[in-house]
Amino acid sequence: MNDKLIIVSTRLPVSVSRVDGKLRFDSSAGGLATAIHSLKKSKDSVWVGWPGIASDDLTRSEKQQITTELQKRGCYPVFLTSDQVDAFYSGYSNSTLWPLFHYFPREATFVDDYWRAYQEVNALFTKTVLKFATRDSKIWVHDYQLMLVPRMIRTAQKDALIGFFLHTPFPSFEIFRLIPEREMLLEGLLGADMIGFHTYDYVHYFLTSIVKVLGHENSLGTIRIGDRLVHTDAFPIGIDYKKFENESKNRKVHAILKSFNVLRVKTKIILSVDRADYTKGIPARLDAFEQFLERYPQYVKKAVLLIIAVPSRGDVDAYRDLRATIEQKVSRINGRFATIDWSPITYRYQPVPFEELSALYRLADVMLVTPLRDGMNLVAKEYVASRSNHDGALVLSDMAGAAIELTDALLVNPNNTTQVADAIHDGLSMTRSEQHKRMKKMQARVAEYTIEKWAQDFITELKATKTRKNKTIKSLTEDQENELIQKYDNAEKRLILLDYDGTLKEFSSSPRSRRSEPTNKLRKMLKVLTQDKRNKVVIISGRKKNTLSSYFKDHNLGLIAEHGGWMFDLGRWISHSKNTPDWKNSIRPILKTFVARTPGSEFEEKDFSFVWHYRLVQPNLAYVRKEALKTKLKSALHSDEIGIFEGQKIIEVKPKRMNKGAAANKLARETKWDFILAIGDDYTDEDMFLALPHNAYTINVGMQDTNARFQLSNVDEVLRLLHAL
Ligand code: GDG
Repeated sequence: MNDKLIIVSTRLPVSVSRVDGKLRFDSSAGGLATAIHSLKKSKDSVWVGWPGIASDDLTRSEKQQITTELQKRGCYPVFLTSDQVDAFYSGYSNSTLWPLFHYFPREATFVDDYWRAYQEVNALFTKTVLKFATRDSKIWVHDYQLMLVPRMIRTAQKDALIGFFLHTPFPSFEIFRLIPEREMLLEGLLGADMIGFHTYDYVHYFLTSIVKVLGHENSLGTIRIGDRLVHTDAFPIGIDYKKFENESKNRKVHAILKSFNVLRVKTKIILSVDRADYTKGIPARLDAFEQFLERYPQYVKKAVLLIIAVPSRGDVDAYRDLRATIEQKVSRINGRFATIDWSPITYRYQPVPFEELSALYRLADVMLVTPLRDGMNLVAKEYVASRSNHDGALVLSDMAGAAIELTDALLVNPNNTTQVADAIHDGLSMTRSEQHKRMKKMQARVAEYTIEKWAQDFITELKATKTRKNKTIKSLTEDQENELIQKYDNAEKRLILLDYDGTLKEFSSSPRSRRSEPTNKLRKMLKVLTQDKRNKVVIISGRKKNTLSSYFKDHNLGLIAEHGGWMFDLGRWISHSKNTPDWKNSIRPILKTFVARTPGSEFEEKDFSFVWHYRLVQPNLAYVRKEALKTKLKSALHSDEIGIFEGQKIIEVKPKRMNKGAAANKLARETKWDFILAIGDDYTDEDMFLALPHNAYTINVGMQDTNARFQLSNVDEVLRLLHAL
């Protein structure tokens, strides 16, 4: 099998730049690159992304050179013009989505051109992916810059296997709803088969936005979109543990450590390493350090803070402002506390080589990781992995995804300056044995779930969605359909039970809508079926008896209304159920109030039940009202015999014993049938499937978990089958 893996991310693991007029290729040995490398069992894998240089600066032959060079390294370029980089990357990605996903709505800008560029570039990425995608490819799209890609690929290739992973937090609904293009972004993601996040909180926030913005509910994290299932789960990213652990053997690292040790004799080292990003909380960290020096003056001249701030996204205003703020604070604190022979803060606004970073991790007595928000934060994990002596203390913000795994760190709220100041002190004064105990526990976790495991885990789960699809979806195969038709042909006594809405007819906006009426084609088909003397065809529905009568008055059909409450037999409607209006009197006012308060909702009273329809209600409101209604109904119903049921965009209150199961059972026992077929789509049809004999052909319409033996995707497929009969 051609098991090709296509990785799609904005940046490639190779970055192209121009130095002295010549193209230069630098590999970044980032964690993701290492992880993906471990997945690349076949040479057939490819990594699609932007090479980091604007295409307006490149000649045609240079582009060719880049493509050739990248292909040697398993990559393929998506070329972007400088305008596209500005509007798509610095613009929509980093000035709209990034601040909102990190709870900085005041930093977010909304510009139409940014959104246009975002769509355009997502389409460009998709086009490049499609060059490589075959039927058996696994496509793995990364991060917030490419949220539209899954759907775009799906549109072009219906059966593609697509995974998406978000490296940032997914914000709570109250933030997500601020995005003008929120619907399109979510729809874009739902093109994937598997959507991964760092933590369960993010999964939960995502699912909440899905139901509130698009109205799609989920079952244990799985969302049903038409005839597809979209899975969501948490996959906390790890690091290349061995790489950091083994650095202790690196001679370069030793040399750096040695030079530092001169300084270390007298001073404790507190380390801070991040991209210079406002989400990382560097100014607040400086305030906390200042307070630490105020509260614990014994550390003046005895401790230093080393700040490594790696320049990032310099063409976005907020980042330029941040640099100025950091530098003012550093200089103020140094000015306030420095002596001739000591300065409290050493500040570097530049990246450091990997060996030096490793040496610093080994050197630091306290690692200060206090982002205001962070999807995961790898620096915290890298520090843990580097402490081969099991000492040192990690002060970690509880706003970082990593806090969920590293519970033995000194966890702090980064906005609580005093708490952070105290935590620095606690870390410095912690006993060795306490440090060892905590560090070993954290090391065990980080060593266990490495970046390789993370990537393999994601891909395994992604592949499993395909198998799960085949398992949960019991699609009626061609052979099974032929067998069904043959059994039907050979049978003398046939019982055919058909649900109506969602089975023979697509749902319409309202139960009263004229569009709910059967089409002429459907009527004709039912007529042909009933004309055959060997058939007993029964429409078994939750609808009112008068509605069914008006829909099928001239037909020789059996009719069951209100899930079995009424049966049309020998030319008249009969009921074996007693109508007990008491409970209805107490429930009616509640439903009326909910209809009044919920624009778009409708309330239907039947002889034996009530239905609250919310198909037309704005999803966000529907979600809130539905939950509130269920709670209210539960407390108002005093009888165990009456149940509250959730169906396709409805809440129904009805006697529990009145269900299609009882009605179907009665019909099945009427005579000795040679062939039974039952088709339905909703929760009420499940009772019918369970009540029928094992050899009955039971068919669910849709993709949900079902007790039926087989499944068809939609109404058209049902009509096609009936036509074949
Ligand atoms: C995003 C999410 C999530 C930093 N300075 C230097 C340097 N680094 C390396 C670190 C680390 C990486 O950069 C930073 O990773 P983080 O996870 O801390 O932060 P983001 O860049 O914001 O990453 C984040 C991550 O994606 C993965 O999903 O954890 O939440 O925001 O590996 O070591 N490396 C070198 N010199 C430096 O000066 N060599």
